[in-house]
Amino acid sequence: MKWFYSRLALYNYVMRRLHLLLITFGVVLLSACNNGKAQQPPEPQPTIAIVVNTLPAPVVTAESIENAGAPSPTIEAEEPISPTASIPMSTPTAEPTAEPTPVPEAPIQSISLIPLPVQGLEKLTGLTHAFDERLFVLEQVGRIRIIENNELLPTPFLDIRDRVGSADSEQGLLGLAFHPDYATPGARYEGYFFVNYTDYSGNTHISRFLVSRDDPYRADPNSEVNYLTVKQPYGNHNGGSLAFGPDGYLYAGLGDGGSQNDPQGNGQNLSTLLGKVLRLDVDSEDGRYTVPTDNPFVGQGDSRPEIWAYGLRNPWRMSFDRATGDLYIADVGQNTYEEVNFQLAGSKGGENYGWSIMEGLHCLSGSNCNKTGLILPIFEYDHSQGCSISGGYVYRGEQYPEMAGNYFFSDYCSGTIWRLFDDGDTWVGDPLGNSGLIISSFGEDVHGELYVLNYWYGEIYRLTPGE
Ligand SMILES: [Ca+2]
Repeated sequence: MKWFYSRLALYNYVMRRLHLLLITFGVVLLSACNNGKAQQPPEPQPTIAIVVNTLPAPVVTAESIENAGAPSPTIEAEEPISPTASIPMSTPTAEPTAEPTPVPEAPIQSISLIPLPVQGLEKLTGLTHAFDERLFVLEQVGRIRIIENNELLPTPFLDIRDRVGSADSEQGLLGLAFHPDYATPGARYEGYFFVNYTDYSGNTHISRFLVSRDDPYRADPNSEVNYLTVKQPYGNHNGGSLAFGPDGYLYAGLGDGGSQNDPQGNGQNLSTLLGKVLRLDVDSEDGRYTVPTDNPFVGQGDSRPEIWAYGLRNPWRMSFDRATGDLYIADVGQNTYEEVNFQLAGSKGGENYGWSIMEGLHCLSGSNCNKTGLILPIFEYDHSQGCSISGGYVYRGEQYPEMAGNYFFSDYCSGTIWRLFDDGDTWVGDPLGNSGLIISSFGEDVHGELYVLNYWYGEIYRLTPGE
């Protein structure tokens, strides 16, 4: 293994030099350290900062934003938003050892965001890969675009604007997952992928599409097979995440249907799919899903057997840790608390994440509520630090082993980026700083490298270690 680590060290050194070069021309927007406020963490502190390396900045005026309509995934935010996060920092405890572990895991203390040199993308909602080097980017209006070799290809991979409605800020093309067989020649489901979108009536569709037989850069918009339609009572809280789990099943996140405070009680109602994570078998029969027989509510009266987990308000981004199979579900809060939920790999399902009995670690109304059987979040932050969580990924890329094991996420309103880390005893979440971006989502490429999506400006940044 030694050669590997010496090569890695050389590589890291070269990358650091490159970073210095980039940072020289970058803009340090903000350090996460408080400006001498009362909640100042104890000294000494690690330096925690986000460095955003900028392309020529888009000209932003109040008028252009106003004309475009203000993006606001949570319409209920009432608290003023402070861009400066103020959770006390932890001191890193990892120490160098004589024999480096293959995947060193320690809380990272700073990151840099490096822009991809692409322009022309519109309102971004997601980014993923199809088991090759290309990046597949979701535009809310109903297009999937391809970035290859740092170039945005002019022709969309898929354009279904004719059936995707995005009049509400939380509607549109919201999820994409390539079938595990997608890139396997001759496999039964080669070339198939699934999307989650809302239609012009606001209802949710989970549909399958097929890539063109003779062109890997074009999917056939006429190949749609609808697997699931869910009626949406309100415009907001549509969820939209799609991901194939390590078990090969398709997991789909649905919000509670919208409005405020879950007026229909969907989060705790097992007879509706709203406010849930679903687990579907899309392989056993062609053109429709079946329910895995070991789903937790199979045969339980009126309970919908598709349900895997419940008690969610608007799971805006869930992801599997590609190394462990653990599931992270970021759930957007109501008026006060944003939260990250966690499910160990090997879970049997059936978790109740609490909404709308609880918001974060707190009873939603009053000081008392029955918490029996509820799974509390592993992390929460209040609305002094944001107003709408954008869940991300655990970093498992090869390029920056020092970032391994950190779950990165952000807040749409504040642009703060956090890393959340299991130190073996407890979850430690710290803000790394404020990006100054409007982060709608994160993305992961085939190698496990992570990306940050600047929703309103169509910008994509690589997430890398800071200096
Ligand atoms: Ca919860």
